[in-house]
Amino acid sequence: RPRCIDAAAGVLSVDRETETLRISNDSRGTCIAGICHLSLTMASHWEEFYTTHLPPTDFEDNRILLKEFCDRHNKTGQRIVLITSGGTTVPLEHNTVRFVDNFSAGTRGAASAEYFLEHSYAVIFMHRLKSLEPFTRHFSGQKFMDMLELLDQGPNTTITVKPDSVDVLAPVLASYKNAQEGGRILYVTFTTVADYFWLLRAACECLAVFETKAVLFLAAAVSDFYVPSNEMPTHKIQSGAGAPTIQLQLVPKLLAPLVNLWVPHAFIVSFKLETDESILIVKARDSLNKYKHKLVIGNMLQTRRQKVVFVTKDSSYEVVLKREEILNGMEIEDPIVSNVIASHSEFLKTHQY
Ligand code: PAZ
Repeated sequence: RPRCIDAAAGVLSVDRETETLRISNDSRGTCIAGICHLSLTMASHWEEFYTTHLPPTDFEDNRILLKEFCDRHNKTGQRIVLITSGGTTVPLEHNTVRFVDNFSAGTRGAASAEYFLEHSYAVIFMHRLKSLEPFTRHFSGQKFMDMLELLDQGPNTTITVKPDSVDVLAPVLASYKNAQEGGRILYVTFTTVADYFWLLRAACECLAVFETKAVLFLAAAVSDFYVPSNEMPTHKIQSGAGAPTIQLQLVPKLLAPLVNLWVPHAFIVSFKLETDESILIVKARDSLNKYKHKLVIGNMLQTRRQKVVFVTKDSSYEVVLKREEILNGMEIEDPIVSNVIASHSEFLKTHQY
């Protein structure tokens, strides 16, 4: 049965929409027992995910790296961005032979990291292992090999960059060296959706000290569905047993605890991908209304390299690349990042503690 706590002790309340428990001290009395019970029921989705899925094996190492990186940059009053990039996998077996994946190559995240570095942000680049990375993305596949020349084989072998490739390589190499030598970028990787959950929470815990100076740029394509650990077979699914029926469950939405509990002061930007244009803005606005973060960037699968829509609580506007800009090699991540930084700067003017 609910008991009432001392009126001066503060108020506990549960936000049903975001499934989070809020504690405030506006000195109105409330019933602690009833509310605690409710919060346990409601918070069970994302909290339960952590209790039923083990952290990845490299988790502690990454946590140390994240802490060191954040503490170092926080001391200098630096702005920082956490970029999530690439798709998560959903394993179908504990000893994983097969998994569900998605289309994301990590282009948006990798390109955006370069632009944030150009604007002097420190960057945590949290990406899917083997997805595109800043700088090296320009030379993936055979491109890099084709830029090199093997001059003299034998004991005096020399490798040089072909003269016509120097102009392409030099600026990218200079930016890479600058970021690397200044210790301004940290790379951490995930593969499965569970890895992503663990890493994202750890990154947020380290970022919380930046308060409003932190931007979260959540561009990863995170699976909406998964097979819970306790329902997954240990070994490879055997075809001899006939066609398997695989029951997927909904992945809990991390935006709820992220906005309300982990980094409540940060400038949080999420992305919304759709294939049906008629629902894009509606879905983006629903997300804003539900989680109360700052900005949703909507994009269509088919046109995401040329056009996105910025959706805020009370406005929406498109960022579109012109034909000549595309022909000149401009990337849409350039204006996306500039617009995000402009909004972050505006936000800092009114939310500086
Ligand atoms: O990785 P990529 O450049 O191929 O694609 C980027 C993107 C479409 C995954 C990203 O812009 C995005 O919309 N991410 C969120 C997806 C979603 O959960 O709706």
